Amino acid sequence: MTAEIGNLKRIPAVLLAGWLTCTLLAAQGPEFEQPPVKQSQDGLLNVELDVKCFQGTVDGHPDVYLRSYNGLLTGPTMRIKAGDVLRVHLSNNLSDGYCTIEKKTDCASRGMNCPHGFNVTNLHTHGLHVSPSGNSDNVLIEFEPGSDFQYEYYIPADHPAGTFFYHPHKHGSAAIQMSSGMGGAIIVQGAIDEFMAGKKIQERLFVFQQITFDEREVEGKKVNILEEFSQLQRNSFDRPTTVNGQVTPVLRMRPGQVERWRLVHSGIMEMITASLQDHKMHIYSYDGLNTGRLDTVDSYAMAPGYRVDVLIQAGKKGTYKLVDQANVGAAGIKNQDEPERVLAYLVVEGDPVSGQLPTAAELAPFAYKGSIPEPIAKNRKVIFAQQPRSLYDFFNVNGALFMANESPCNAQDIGFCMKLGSSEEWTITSQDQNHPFHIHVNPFQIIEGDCQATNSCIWKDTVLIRNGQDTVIRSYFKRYIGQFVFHCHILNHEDQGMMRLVEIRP
Ligand SMILES: [Cu+2]
Repeated sequence: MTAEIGNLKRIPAVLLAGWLTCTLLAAQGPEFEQPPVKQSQDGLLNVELDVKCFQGTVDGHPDVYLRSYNGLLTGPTMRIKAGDVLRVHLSNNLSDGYCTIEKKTDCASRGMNCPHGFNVTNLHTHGLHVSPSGNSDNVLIEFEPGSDFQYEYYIPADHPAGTFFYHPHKHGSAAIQMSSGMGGAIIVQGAIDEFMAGKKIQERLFVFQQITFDEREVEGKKVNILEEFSQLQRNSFDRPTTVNGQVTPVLRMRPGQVERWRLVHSGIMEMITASLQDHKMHIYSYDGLNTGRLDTVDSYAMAPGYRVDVLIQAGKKGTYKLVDQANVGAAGIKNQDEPERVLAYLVVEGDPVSGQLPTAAELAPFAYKGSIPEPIAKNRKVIFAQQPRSLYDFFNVNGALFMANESPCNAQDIGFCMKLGSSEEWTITSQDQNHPFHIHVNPFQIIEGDCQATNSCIWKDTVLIRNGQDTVIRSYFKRYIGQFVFHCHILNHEDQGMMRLVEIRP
């Protein structure tokens, strides 16, 4: 019998019921896998990141060639502890192969704020509180194909334990490389991990990516590649959001079992509003910074660059969808509709276990202990906006495109020149669409409602700035001096100028 969806009344009810059950509840996908793990030992972690071609099948498309870390769709997970030294040896081997084909954008007079240098790279440790200078988290350096570099990060002894991540940050090619799959998790382990292990709560990592490519014919061979900037805009919405490089993987838990999930938005262009069918999510950490409490929600909207750590307690036996909920209109990142997508399937099976969620009181000791000492030395405004011109939009901050070479401390009042050991309050707004604001080195507190009075303001390093709405943040510039950046974390906006150099001086 052939069943046509548009003609259901012809199908006997029993068959229809069976067909619907299969269709709705069948978990279709590979068994859930996590990226390979590199674990620090005796205070040191050495990691090799080889930037080279990935070659394989993605979402049913054969002959996909992408820029990658170590030939993987998702880079290895780096697990470190506060006080460790993290050494990352980055080798740029994007010298030849289908993955390195670059169709130049017509740049006219746009200079550095035009997408360019797709095979030139560098590395950013997103959210880590480390030095922005020298061979540490310095995104103002870059590496041509055929070169290599030894990054060295001294993780301070009081570094918070949580979920962070790494990705390329070379101005002009960050979006192309990230949507090519270049991204991976950094997990800083600490007391909360010992607590969770003591409760027999296992963890699971979800690195979400929006991997983009198109079919092209190169010397008579059909290949799927990412060769030009305009492919991002056109295609990222057509591709599935992958989890650790997999399309709709299937994960398994037992009824009653509790797990902690680390969710990382390593995509570039869409909101991921994560929701697990018939289950609550209990959030205990935003952007790697523990709150010391549990926020119980049905869904959580992640902009690019966000991380969130949640506890999940499996319900009764069955198959449940982890979805990226539909976003309608202004809820979507670009003021446009985003359809629902299935991210993964949870199969609850086997004998029940009596798992228990930790209580807020048990989590309280692990809260991030940041502070914003008074007085507030300066109030600043940040405005994200576009000035549409010709073929491309120009993306600016406070009316200006990114400039790499001029110290903000030479620009008098308009420069983002901050004093070490000072606190500032910034009011950030957007005049065209939603833009996620991200700043390197120090996290910030989001000042919302009466959160200061109740001591409940959330700490983050990335926050979605809604079109036409002010977001107020406070930050304390601690420990590190040097030049670094804040920017929109829709990286194709960043590549086109929506970034600003800042400097902290003693
Ligand atoms: Cu933006």
